[in-house]
Amino acid sequence: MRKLPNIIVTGTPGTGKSTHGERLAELMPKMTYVSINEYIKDHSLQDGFDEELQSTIADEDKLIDLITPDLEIGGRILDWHVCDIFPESLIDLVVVLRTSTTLLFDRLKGRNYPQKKFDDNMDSEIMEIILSDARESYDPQIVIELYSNDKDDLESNCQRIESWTKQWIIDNDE
Ligand code: DAT
Repeated sequence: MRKLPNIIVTGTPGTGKSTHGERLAELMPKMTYVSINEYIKDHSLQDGFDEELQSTIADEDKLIDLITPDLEIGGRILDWHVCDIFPESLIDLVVVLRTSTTLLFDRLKGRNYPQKKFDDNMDSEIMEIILSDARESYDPQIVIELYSNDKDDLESNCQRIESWTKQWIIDNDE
């Protein structure tokens, strides 16, 4: 039985996943923040490169094989824009970050993405694609949608997730 929960922090690129993940790791030193983009690089889990989107394609099967033992231990905060591939039985909370389209527009403009990647990401946020993916892939009761527009949102979201984690630990203490 896991002593610590596994949490996915997902959302369209630019919504604040890594900012939240790093803050959560500060608030909860027992939890380990895992940027899946970095994990893919560190473990050579690339399966090609999409020239049009200027994005690495991940070998998702290898990723799941490699990360599952860590998830079985628990205490992972996973940051990735893809949320629907992790084993449902090992995920306790899915946080879907949302950002207003005007703010996201400015954040993504700063990244110099190719136009198609920029447009795809804006469309994804407007059409709530990641929220739908999360609700289809996990029990909707463990999926929460949180706004990440400003620093107050960041702080209140992280405090809420910290409180949820403390309660999970109490509820799952044998
Ligand atoms: P992601 O990891 O989802 O791609 P990020 O954490 O890199 O996003 O954030 C993108 C930019 O937006 C970065 O400059 C930090 C800023 N940002 C994100 N969430 C924020 C928030 N709630 N308040 C203020 N700035 C935020």
